[in-house]
Amino acid sequence: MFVTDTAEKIKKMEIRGAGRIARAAVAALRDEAGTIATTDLPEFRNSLEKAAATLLLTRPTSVSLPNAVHLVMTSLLDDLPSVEVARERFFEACNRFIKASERAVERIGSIGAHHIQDGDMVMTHCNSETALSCLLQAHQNGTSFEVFATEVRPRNQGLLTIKTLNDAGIRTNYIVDSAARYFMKEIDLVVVGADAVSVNGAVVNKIGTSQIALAAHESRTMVMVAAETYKFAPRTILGEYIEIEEREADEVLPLTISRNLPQVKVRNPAFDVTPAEYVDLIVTEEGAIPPQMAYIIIRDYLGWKIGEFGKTPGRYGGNTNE
Ligand code: RI2
Repeated sequence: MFVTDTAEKIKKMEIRGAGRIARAAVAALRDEAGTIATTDLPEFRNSLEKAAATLLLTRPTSVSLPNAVHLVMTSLLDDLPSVEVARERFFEACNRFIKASERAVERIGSIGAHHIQDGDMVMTHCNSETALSCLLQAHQNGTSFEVFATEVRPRNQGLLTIKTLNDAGIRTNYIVDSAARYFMKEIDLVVVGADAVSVNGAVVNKIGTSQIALAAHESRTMVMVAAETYKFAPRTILGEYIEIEEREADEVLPLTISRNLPQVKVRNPAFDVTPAEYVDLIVTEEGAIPPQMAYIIIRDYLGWKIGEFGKTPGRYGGNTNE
């Protein structure tokens, strides 16, 4: 029940943002584990695997989701003496992940804040708690800067962003997505979050991010991505692609209009891919890295090495090549 409920909320984007999605999924799995009435360990593990599979289907692009599930599922070792011990270990692993995720957002904020300087004009896109953590901490450090925040069609997550910035007392300009290049000449730094980072340093984030990064590249504006280590996609080591979620057409155009336009097909990809060469820095909780160092994060902090993939085909991770 916990899992179906959370999966539904993630799908409808009542719970959204890659980090929040991961924490909500892990919390739902933990609560679900509390309700599984069996004394048989394989059955217990099986029920959790099934629950995890439901969660993994909700937002295919958010690699934080399979990575978080993978991290907590590995606590269910084969040699545990009983379901009760397994449940206890699982609870601990879930709570550990949730705390670590919250700490990561804070840590990224304090590292990222050092890259924002007095007088900077900073552009952000969508509503990333991790990118916002950098802005909020820079503001708390006394750095004086101004923000350009985009609207983020079709779901208007920009509204959430400008509310947070406004409440913190940060001067903010609110612009339509298509005005990003127009204002880029005034911008010193672009700060965005990520839904996934590929082994080659390509960043998957809210649709429109790659256009902004391209405009930034053209005007020699620095692009900083704020991403926890669990957003790096292990299976991209194999050259697989990260699936880009395409959402319902009526998010873009109401059915009342589109049904009268039989020749028109509305397309609604939720994310796009920014190549590594348009990204200057990825700030993780373990430190800031150039995008080309993404493999080190996957190897050292997620524990995935070349050769290990055959063991869990297709279950955890995503992919992209750009
Ligand atoms: P944090 C969001 O996706 C945006 O693309 C945002 O940049 C990204 O998740 C990361 O967010 P959506 O859920 O984890 O709005 O940094 O589709 O909060």
